[in-house]
Amino acid sequence: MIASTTMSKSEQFIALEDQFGAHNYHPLPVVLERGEGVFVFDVDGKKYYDFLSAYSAVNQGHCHPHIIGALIEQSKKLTLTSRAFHNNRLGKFEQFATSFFGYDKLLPMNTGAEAVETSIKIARKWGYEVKEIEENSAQIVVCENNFHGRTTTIISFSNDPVARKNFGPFTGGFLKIPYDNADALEDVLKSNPNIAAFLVEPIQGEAGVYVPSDDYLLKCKALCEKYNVLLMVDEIQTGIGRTGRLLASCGNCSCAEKNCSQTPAVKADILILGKALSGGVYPVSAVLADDHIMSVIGPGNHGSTFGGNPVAAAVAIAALEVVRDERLAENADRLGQLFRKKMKEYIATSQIVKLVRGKGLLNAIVINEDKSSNAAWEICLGLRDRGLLAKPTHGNIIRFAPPLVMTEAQLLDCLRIITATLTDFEPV
Ligand code: IF1
Repeated sequence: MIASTTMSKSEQFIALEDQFGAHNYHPLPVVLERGEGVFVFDVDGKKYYDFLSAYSAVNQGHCHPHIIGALIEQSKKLTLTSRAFHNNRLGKFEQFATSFFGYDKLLPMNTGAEAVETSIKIARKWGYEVKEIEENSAQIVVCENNFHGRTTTIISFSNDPVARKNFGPFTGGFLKIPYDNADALEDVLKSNPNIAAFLVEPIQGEAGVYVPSDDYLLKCKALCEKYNVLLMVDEIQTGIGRTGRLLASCGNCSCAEKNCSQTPAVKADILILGKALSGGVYPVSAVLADDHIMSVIGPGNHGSTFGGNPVAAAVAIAALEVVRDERLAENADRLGQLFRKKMKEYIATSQIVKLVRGKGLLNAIVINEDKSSNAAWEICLGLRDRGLLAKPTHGNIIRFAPPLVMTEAQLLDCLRIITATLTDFEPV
């Protein structure tokens, strides 16, 4: 700690990060030390509703006992073997998760970006070895305003200047089209024989929770089949119950009626998972595909030191069991509808909130200020003071994404906090 008689505990922790840490984030000024379910607690013991869920990694709630139990139990036995040897957890995880999501094979990684990079490599290799695309000519179609991570290849196809500036030279082989525009996808597919895959988010989270037309993914799937192109769906933020379905690409299939291992309404050729795959307890990501695609990967083609380690495997099984057994997707669906209904009632008389949008418990409000205004930031500071943590994205948009274990009573309490705070910013 930086010894100080004038700084508060929080200020001292913040000063440490400022002095010794890279400044690659601009966090809200709050220092957290404990999490439990939908709540987090700062170093002074103040309690907050967590309305960010670590960007949808903590869908199961902070420190869920079932997941923590799996972490502790496995950590005492065997944490890492590398894939040079087998271990008694990986195969069980692969069997559980492939059955859970309806695929033949799973390739385990750690972070979301690693899983996206893995899917790009699989798609390219499939393009050359199955679709017989001319060597080193494979193209992958992506959407404008995408977010798929922060590696050099991934930012190569980003259009966020802050994420890209001075990180070149960039990786080639990517074509950008407008989001939620199936005609634009068909235009690029029908005119280019070298396209291996189309990489898309079912909802563009970082861009500001943009929900596409209901039939967008269905149309994309049909076009990818028509032109022999792999559909790669990045469910790192939208998956694992967040949008009211096990996967956002599950469409209108409701987990309430069916076992959650039902094939999604739109089955991606390559499914990309991360974040809540571990309940926010441990970095676990995965790429799932059927045999005719995953078979292009052989020994030595890809890997990682920690990918598929026993702790990740044990934690991920526990995390998925919680989603299934506590019916988190159904809860997110029900509470998400309540959240948007109540917010729309507020917006009807608001002069500062333009709209609310989202699916399940991945929602956002748009403040009718320009992106350079700091109104959204000030509102988040006000929310913090009233005991709720959220953070703006892209200036005037505030994302609201609580853990999926929230109760209706807690959500109503949060809506009270949100509307009371917004009211403070309404012109008198
Ligand atoms: C940050 C937000 C950003 C993701 C999707 C892949 C990844 C992410 C759809 C990469 C990660 C995180 C990263 C974090 C903030 C958060 C985020 F959209 F969720 F808000 F950045 F856009 N695909 N999203 O959302 O996964 O490598 O991080 O495990 O980088 O600031 P990762």
